[in-house]
Amino acid sequence: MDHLANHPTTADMQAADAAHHLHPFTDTAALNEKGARIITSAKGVMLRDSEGNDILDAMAGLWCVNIGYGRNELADVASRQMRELPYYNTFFQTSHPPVIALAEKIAALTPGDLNRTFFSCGGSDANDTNIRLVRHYWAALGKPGKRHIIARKNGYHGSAMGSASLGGMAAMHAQGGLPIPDISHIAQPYWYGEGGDLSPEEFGLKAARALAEEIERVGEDNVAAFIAEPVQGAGGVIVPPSTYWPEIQRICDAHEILLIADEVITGFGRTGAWFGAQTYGIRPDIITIAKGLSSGYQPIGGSVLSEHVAAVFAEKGGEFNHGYTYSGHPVAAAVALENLRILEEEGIVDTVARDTGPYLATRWAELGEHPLVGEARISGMMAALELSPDATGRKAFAEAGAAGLICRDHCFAGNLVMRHVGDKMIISPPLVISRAEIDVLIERAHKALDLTMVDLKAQGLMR
Ligand code: PXG
Repeated sequence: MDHLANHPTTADMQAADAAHHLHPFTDTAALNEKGARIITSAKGVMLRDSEGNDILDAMAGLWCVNIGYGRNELADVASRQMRELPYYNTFFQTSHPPVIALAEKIAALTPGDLNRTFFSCGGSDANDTNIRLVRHYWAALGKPGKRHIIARKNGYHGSAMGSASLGGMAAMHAQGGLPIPDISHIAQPYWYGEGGDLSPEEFGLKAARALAEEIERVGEDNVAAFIAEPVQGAGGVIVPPSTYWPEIQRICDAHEILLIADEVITGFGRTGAWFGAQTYGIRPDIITIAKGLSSGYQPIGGSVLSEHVAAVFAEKGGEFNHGYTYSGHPVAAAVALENLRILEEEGIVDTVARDTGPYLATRWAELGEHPLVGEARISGMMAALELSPDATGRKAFAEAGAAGLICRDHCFAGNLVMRHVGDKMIISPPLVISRAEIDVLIERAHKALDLTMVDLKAQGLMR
């Protein structure tokens, strides 16, 4: 119980949190009514809270702790780097060993000729960088009119003004005057919710062709780029139909626009390959990275440019008037490098592809048979369940989101972190989760589904 002795009581911490901490994506009044759950330590896939409960973290934090918690190698590297060079910038013609080694390693791991990285502190600022970067790219090529960026409804690209504008989250646009100009959103490839009578393959083509229509509407001379997540994460693990990405790639190839794959979630093994671009056969000009780059042990992200984009910056771009104090932070870079070493040397991505990914897929499909579940879908180690009052007809609940919230609370009470997006239940566990831990995850999720169904029937929300 040592870990408890080191902290004030849970109630005291909750009171101080309620008094002084403004939480992200949180209804403050609702939180303060019950108090935050306080996580004090973690190991592998398990979290420990201030009351001593052990909770299976099926979200890997926020889709980021790919190598799992408690890897002391990363702490040792951070400590060494802090003693040697805790900070120096990468502006004004300087560099340092960790950022050089990390940039080189990213070039080696990413597909195609994605070989040059601009560093940020996370995904939001990397996507803001991307907006300025693609516009500067076209301006440097003598086409300053190409400024417009096409994105997707229900996409998520971050919370800064630019990246939240790229995102297609209506609730975010409703606050703070978004989106900024010269960004538009096309439909998402969400067959379960929006596919109507079309087959998934027909619908995938239709959703992709919306990009061609939007390029036509805006005018190719005005369009800089299209941005999308290989699999939408925060939108509810929307795995696109097999026809979608080939058609998107064909449309991008046929037009003079850049393709940005936002790999913040799908990068570094999440879909069972190093990058979602490999799983879905995408050839992006730029990718956004963060999260799994450091497994969340340090805040770091970046924009990785293919050779032909980087060449414009190297040859014609002049000074790129953009940068963050912590671009390529030495401690974050050293920790990321150590994380990539562990991912690679321990064959973690391979294990997901060959063993634990397929095992999770089999067990997840069993949850798909639950009477409360309309669809179970998965890509590597990210997966969703669609809760439905009638599991055979892709029907939605009359009051959207209520069932998801009830289920989320049952998961939490049962020591399982599973997130809800409306009535979709989603997971994204650490990539190191074992078969035995997957069994525990499935068992706890199954129990939460059973309890949710009892509640829904009692409340008349389900027959
Ligand atoms: N792109 C994608 C695809 C993301 O998922 C970002 C960019 C922004 O990254 P930063 O590091 O600035 O947060 C993300 C982040 C959720 C949730 O509840 C998802 C994210 C962040 C917070 C919550 O699903 N994704």
